[in-house]
Amino acid sequence: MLPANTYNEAFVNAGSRGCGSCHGDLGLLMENSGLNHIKIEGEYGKQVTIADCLPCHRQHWVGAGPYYGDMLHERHYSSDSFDGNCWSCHAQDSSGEVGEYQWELWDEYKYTASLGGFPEDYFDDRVKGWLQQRGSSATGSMANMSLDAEPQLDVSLSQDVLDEEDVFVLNNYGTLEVDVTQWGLNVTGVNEEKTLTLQDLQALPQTEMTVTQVCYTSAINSPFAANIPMKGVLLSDVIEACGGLAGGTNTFALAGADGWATAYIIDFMVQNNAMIALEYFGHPLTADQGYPATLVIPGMPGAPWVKHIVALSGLEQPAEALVNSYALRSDGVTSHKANSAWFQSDGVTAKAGEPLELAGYGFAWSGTDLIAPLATISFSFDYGATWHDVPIPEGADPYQWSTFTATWTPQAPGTYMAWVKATNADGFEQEQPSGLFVVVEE
Ligand SMILES: Nc1nc2c(c(=O)[nH]1)N[C@H]1C(S)=C(S)[C@@H](COP(=O)(O)O)O[C@H]1N2
Ligand SMILES: [Mo]
Repeated sequence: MLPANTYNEAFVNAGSRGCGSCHGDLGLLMENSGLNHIKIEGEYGKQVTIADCLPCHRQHWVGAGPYYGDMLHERHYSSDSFDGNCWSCHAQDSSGEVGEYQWELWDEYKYTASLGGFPEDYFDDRVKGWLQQRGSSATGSMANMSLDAEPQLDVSLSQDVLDEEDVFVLNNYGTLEVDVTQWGLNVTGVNEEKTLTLQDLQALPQTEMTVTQVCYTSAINSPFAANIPMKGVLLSDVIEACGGLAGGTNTFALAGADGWATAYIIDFMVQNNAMIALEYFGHPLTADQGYPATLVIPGMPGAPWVKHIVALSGLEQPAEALVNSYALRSDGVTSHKANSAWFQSDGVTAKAGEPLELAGYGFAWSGTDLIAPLATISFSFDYGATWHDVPIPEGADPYQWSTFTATWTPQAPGTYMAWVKATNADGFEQEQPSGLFVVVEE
């Protein structure tokens, strides 16, 4: 994607580094690997990249899998077809101190201003001016990245549903085919404990809503998000149909037929319109969607939504113990409470003077608390020196993502880094912007 200058070819060796230089879609790679990996499918034409692996495998932790560095180093060194070296996958981003070498993934480094030869702090006007004077770059970056500080940008927002064929699938235990004649939803901790059949649920009041689902471990620039129209029975209606909560019951332990389990405070779920969904996109759920019923908690990421739900088991618990009782941690690993992404994978080309449409979405969520709604989606074409902020209109549904179409008309040819980031109403920004290389031709 970078201009063919000496710096990029001889020093950076761009194009021969990172997962994409040897592999295609890493989701497919995992599926064909023979490993018993969870089923993941990224969608809308966007490839699954190493960024999607990182939330679970950046380190050893109980909720996910082994540290990918341990596995991938060994896998590559034991491979007959890998003839690269450390720098095939990594970049060094030193602070300029001798010995202060920071190993980074090339696939993350390539989106930063450091690619131009300087750590971000040094990427200032003096350095840019010096480079411009020496003619090594028109833009002040040794990688010859072009900057657009005053982008001609027109952004429109909406809250469209995603095409169903583009919805991601994430099964932690593989696809489960449920025999509905054997299936029932067992409700306890209520005045009339019972097991509801699918017909029982269909006979209760049906409610329709549209809710964004995003995998808890969704990465920056991840394809694991979808806005889904659904229909089913509100949890409050299920409780009412069971004669109300028995005294003391404040929590439901939720169990899926495949063993997936979480627990949530009932007030929290009811306030957020939790629903036993029986239909997505106007039809009964498919096996991958959780047939015959999925418990949906609007405002919460995907993991607490329980597909193939078979039990709402009432518990009396101290409130603070069970806000978030599943195994995922809420620190570090999955702390980005706002996120946005491009639909495209890297490799977009455009023509100078002609409008280019960049599409993506923004959403905001929290793993442990009520959601702070998405407030702003911001764009930058000069590594964040200037941001173009687009506020989410008042009245937008906080349980649904906002999709954007950003129409950018680049004025001059060159290679640009488009950045987008989301900020929620608490001012919480996503951890790092989502980046996209755009090559603008004459
Ligand atoms: N029964 C069951 N429910 C589940 C899961 C699962 O593996 N089994 N995965 C969870 C996770 S981690 C996510 S992100 C969403 C994914 O839902 P989808 O496949 O419909 O997109 O389902 C959640 N509910
Ligand atoms: Mo997930």
